[in-house]
Amino acid sequence: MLLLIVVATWLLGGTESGILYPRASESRQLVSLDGLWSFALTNDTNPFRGHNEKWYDIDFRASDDITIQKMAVPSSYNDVGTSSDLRDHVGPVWYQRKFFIPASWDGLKVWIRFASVCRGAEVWVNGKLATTHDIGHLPFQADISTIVVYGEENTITVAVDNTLLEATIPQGTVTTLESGRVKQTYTFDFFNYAGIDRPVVLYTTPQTYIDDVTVTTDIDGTNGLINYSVVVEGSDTVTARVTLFDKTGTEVVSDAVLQGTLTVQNASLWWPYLMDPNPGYLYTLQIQLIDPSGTLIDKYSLPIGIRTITWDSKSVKINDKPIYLRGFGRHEDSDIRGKGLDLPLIIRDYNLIQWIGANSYRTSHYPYAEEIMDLADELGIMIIDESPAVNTENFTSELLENHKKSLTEMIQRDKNRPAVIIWSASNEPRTQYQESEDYYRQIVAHIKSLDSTRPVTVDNFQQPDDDHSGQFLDIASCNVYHGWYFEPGDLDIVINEVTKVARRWNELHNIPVIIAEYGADTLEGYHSVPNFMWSEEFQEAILSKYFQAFDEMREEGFFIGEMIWNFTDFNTDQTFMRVGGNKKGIFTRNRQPKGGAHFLRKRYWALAQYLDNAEVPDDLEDYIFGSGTARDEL
Ligand code: GCB
Repeated sequence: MLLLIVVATWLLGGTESGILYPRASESRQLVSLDGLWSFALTNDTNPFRGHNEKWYDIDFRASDDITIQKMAVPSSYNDVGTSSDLRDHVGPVWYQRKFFIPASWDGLKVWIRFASVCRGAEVWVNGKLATTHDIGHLPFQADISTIVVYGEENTITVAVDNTLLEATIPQGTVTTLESGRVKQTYTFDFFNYAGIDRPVVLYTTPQTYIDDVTVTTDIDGTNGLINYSVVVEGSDTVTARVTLFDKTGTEVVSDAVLQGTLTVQNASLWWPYLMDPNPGYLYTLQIQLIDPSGTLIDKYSLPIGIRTITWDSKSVKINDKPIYLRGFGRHEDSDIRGKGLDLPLIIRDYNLIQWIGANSYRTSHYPYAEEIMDLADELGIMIIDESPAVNTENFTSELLENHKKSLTEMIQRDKNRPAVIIWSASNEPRTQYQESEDYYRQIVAHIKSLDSTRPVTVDNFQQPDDDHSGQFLDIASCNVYHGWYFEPGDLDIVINEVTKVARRWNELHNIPVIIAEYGADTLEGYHSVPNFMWSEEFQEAILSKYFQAFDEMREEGFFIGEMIWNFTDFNTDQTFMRVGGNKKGIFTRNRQPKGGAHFLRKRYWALAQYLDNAEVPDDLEDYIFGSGTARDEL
């Protein structure tokens, strides 16, 4: 039986230090380590071979004993090969590459930063353990200044372990089959992609450096208020110059303290997409550290948006205006790459999000890449940011600690993002069990202790009266599959059942409600009249029932958003439930629309027009206004 222990030394990695996105500046250099790395599998029946033979001390290219292949970074490793040994491997895999450190970096701090390794990672530089990390989808870094050699080639070796156990985030179970093969199972409904799936960089800072920046914003009349605080490591005699620039690069206001408030006259506010003609307005907050002689020591710039979030028992408001979420649950998922960051793909995804008139999505079921989040900030797409704790069950104290750690790291990474408007602590935890009550009391208190400026939700599928987490939440998010998993094919029950569940969440806890998942598997190109489950016609028919339920509840005033499951088809583990993955996408895995996408597009734009006065694209005008007003279409 495997017991893969990644020693949780937490040499760095989020709990106390900052994890700023790496950016080059006059004082910081940045080198990408993305590319083709050497890669080696251990055998499933001898998963610790690499550790036992100290592969971190061996040059893979020079070894006759280690079978190596090439592996792309960033990418999941599972789907790039041709054998199930690679796709279904359980346990550590090994990555290695060389990198050069210029002699001129001697005397600086040299950092290695991984934007995400799924899941456990051990990193050695020149044979010395540099850091470990145990949660996927979140960045970690280490100061490697004392273990690199300057003016020479260095070697980095990374062991990546995808094993999911009882107290890992997320959870899973491993069993050893009679054949000796180790098998991983898990209850969540997406493929457990693994590998170095986001960028790896080396960067430098001076010995005295900006370790962290925290920004919150407020509005006073037409003025924007930016409360900031800067954490400096390495010296307590430096002073700061903090300058705010607008979009054109013009200086707006500045100050000379590490912690303070900047007042922006006639501020341009950050607005969500389609709520304002100029959504996603970002300023740049530039921080310079100056030593007592007036010399620039370190410089870091952060994009920030000025906006407020407020909430009560019926609504969530941005800049005092109620929002209505029109969005998706999503996945980081595509063929060959798995969860590997792919820039053309993320641009395509945002183009589709804008085309369909959505204004939001949930990062189901884990935090998404920083590049994806950057675009949400810039385009004004509102995000429910979800921790990687999916299908949380067996509420042990060890799990609680790991879950809290994942939240700490997620909030540390995303706290300054204007697009993040809600924290989601888990997807579909087993909150029907009594022991989940104290667990979620502590989880929500933990989130609030780190950030009290955003509301907190848990994405639930329990019946509201069976759940033990709702009393701690600011917003109820629920997943409903009436007409699909419940009473399959029966569309007549949908409106009644969906409104019953959502109203009960609101009644029980006096909080606003979002339907965070609903939908139907749909096989592209399968048509049937009358409609039949899995056909494109059925997808449209079931959506129209849900839309009617949503409109009824929206009128009642407590219902604040609808997020269809899912943006695209995505891969899952092998099961008799799925043919080539989950097909509830409104778009195919290849990012082309199914019939339902055109249908949803009319609704989302009609809502945008009706609720936010957005201007509808020309090619939709006939549909939305042809038979009357936009209101008639809702
Ligand atoms: C859910 C889960 C999601 C699944 C979806 C489905 O409730 O949150 O991860 O993919 O249902 O399609 O079954």
